[in-house]
Amino acid sequence: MAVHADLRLVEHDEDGIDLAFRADVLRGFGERQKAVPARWLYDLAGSKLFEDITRQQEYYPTSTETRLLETNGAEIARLTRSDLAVVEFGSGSSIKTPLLLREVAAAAYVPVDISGEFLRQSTRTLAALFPDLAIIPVEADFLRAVQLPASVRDMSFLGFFPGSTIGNLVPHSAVDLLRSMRETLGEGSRLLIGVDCLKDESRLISAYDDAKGVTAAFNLNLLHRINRELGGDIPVGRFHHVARWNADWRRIEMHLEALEDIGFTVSGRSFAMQKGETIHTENSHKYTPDQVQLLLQAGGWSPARFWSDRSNDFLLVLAQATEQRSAP
Ligand code: AVJ
Repeated sequence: MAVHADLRLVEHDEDGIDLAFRADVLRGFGERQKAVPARWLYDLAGSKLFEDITRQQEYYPTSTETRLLETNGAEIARLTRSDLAVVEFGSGSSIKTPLLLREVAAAAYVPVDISGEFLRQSTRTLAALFPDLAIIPVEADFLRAVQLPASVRDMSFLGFFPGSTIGNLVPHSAVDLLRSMRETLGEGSRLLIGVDCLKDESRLISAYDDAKGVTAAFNLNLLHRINRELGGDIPVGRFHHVARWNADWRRIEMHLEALEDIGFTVSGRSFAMQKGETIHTENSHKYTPDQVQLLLQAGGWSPARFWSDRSNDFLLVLAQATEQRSAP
């Protein structure tokens, strides 16, 4: 087994407070429509709750994408190269990653994730499954270009971005991210990306508001995390989870809605909310295949192959880094 400790540390103040988390929460709570960037949903507890969401019957994306990988794995392997380093952005999917690593016979695996704790756990699990694989975890925010570890620099790269995580970002930022990935992975690299497709509103709503309330717990965990890590006293029981369809942006939005007028403090700052007011916590954009093609092209990637399920619920795309050229 080859697990390297190449983790970049997150900045903390003397009290161990994550400064970026605090800045984002205080800024977001000061806006007219309160909002917190979705990445803060994924601490260890949040990442575990998300894994639980993927096992809910209403949440079709994970099972659909897993089937697409199983069915088309051999073809994906034929279309990629040997001596391959798989670089997974926002790793953490315990089922999909082994599937891909096995199919493409990867020489190295570089999971990039913001949650160091979760990264270490999934690294241990994978190391047990693949004793000969070099696993080099990188704790980083992959919205910016990431410096890949020196030990893999001579390999061919296959970026892996499953789960429709791209849908978390507004199109403008999604394109920025694709460009960062293009910069991280470089010339000659490929990207395998999963994108959730536009579909019937009622199916989308139930996928983001499951009967068992797992998605609700996932969303509310953000408030518990703020209370715990940022010294907050938010009355979590006076909020409830809402999943809304935004037709203009073609996205599901998760909000936390105040059930009555409330006041609370976070890191010594006071905030008030009126009954019915919400905190916007996540977007999940849904795309048509045409829109996916344009997003990828705008981000510096040329789609080579599209795979979809029978009902076109989910799309898996293999793209190549677009060659830099000066001609029109
Ligand atoms: C991991 C961001 C792709 O948007 O479907 C699932 C997160 N949030 N249920 C998604 C999520 C609520 C998920 N992504």
